[in-house]
Amino acid sequence: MSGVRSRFGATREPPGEQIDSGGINAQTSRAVRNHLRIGNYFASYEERAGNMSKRALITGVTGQDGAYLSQLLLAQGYEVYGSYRRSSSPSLWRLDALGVTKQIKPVTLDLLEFSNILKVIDKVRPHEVYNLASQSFVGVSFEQPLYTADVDALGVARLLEAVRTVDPGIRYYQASTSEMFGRARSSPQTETTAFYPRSPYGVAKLFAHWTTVNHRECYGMHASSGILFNHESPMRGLDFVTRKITAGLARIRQGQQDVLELGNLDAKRDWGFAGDYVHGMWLMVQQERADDYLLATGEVRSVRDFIDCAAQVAGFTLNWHGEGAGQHAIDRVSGKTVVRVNPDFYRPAEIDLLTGDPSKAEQQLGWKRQVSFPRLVEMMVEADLERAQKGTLGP
Ligand code: NDP
Ligand code: GDR
Repeated sequence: MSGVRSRFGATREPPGEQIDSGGINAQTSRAVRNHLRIGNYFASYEERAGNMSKRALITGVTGQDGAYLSQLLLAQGYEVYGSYRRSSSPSLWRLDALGVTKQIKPVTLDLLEFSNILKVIDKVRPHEVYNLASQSFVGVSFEQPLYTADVDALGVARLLEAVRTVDPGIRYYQASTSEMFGRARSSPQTETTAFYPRSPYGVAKLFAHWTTVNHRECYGMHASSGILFNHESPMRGLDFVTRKITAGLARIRQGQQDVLELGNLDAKRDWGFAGDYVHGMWLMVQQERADDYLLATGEVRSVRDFIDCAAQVAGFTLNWHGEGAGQHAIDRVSGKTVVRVNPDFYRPAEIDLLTGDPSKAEQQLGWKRQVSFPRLVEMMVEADLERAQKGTLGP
């Protein structure tokens, strides 16, 4: 049964004792927030009062982007409803870390359940819906292709149909992905590059993208699809390669882990900062006409480049040895192996290189990313070093 409750508080663990997949507790969150001044990222928006009467619903509010988008919309004066999946203890560490938990109005919503979605949309009557909810881990989608399709493809059709049924005038944002380009035919990718997804996740997201476009073109809905390239932050989940690297190096520094094992180190991605990307989402929804926009940095780096940059911030000097599955990195000071390849982390189908050209978003939305790659890596490593020092990073 869906329901709007006054605050998340009823289901939260006591402050300082909640340890979850993010591996930090509320006390650490405050320290990290102060340290990185994450709480101030959208401070310049606080003066804008034009959105005071707007109501937004964010699905997947407990995820990385949901937390940053909540912070942005609250700073703009929105009334923010955040949807999360019913569970005995929802994962609130990101919302706590960004200091927004108590300002968000929680609603329970699962993309697998149409009647639940319909009731939530009818009850909240949002002006804007940001659909960020998904099974977002590409690696898992190879193991759970049907579940991934149900949530990431059909779930979006359910949500769009619920919006259309309740009020087709509601503005809609769909979290689409560079994974739709997959084995891309040209580089850098643009909004018109042909799609060739290489994972069940990419295939499901492509269905969702075209369903969004179709609802715009068939039913006249204000539905935009943001084709976003990888964006990271200290709030990133621990399974994704960037956070796995920064958390792993921080644990090794603290003697809590021996070695960091990874899959394909040669994969190249276009990594930006999540805070910049949620700003782009909001800009898309504010346009007079809905459309599709790509957000990226246009810079390419390999997983190995990311490791080198992160290792430097963490105080290691790595020397690389070997080829392919035999690649490993030894710290020059300690003489210990810090990173090695474990083929168990290879994927059945890999995407070698993705990089995007964000010109359309820059010209039409005025979007510009603010955080550079070195600063992003520094932010993430510093946050994880602090968590590891306090013993709150988890195993
Ligand atoms: P996260 O994995 O951090 O967050 C996903 C959110 O979806 C979580 O809140 C999760 O809830 C929720 N969710 C999962 N399954 C369901 C379901 N069945 N019903 C309702 N909610 C569900 O992802 P990000 O914040 O990184 O990404 C946000 C969106 O953007 C996702 O759709 C992702 O696919 C897409 N995207 C992300 C990119 C990136 O680089 N971060 C790039 C391009 C697209 P719970 O806490 O219960 O698990
Ligand atoms: P991605 O991100 O698949 O691009 O999806 P992820 O960080 O999982 O992988 C990036 C690249 O790193 C390689 N890799 C590893 N990846 C993980 N997770 N773990 C490892 O040990 C490892 N070793 C090497 C991967 O093979 C891959 O090439 C993310 C998600 O946020 C999606 O939801 C989003 O749509 C896309 O970014 C854009």
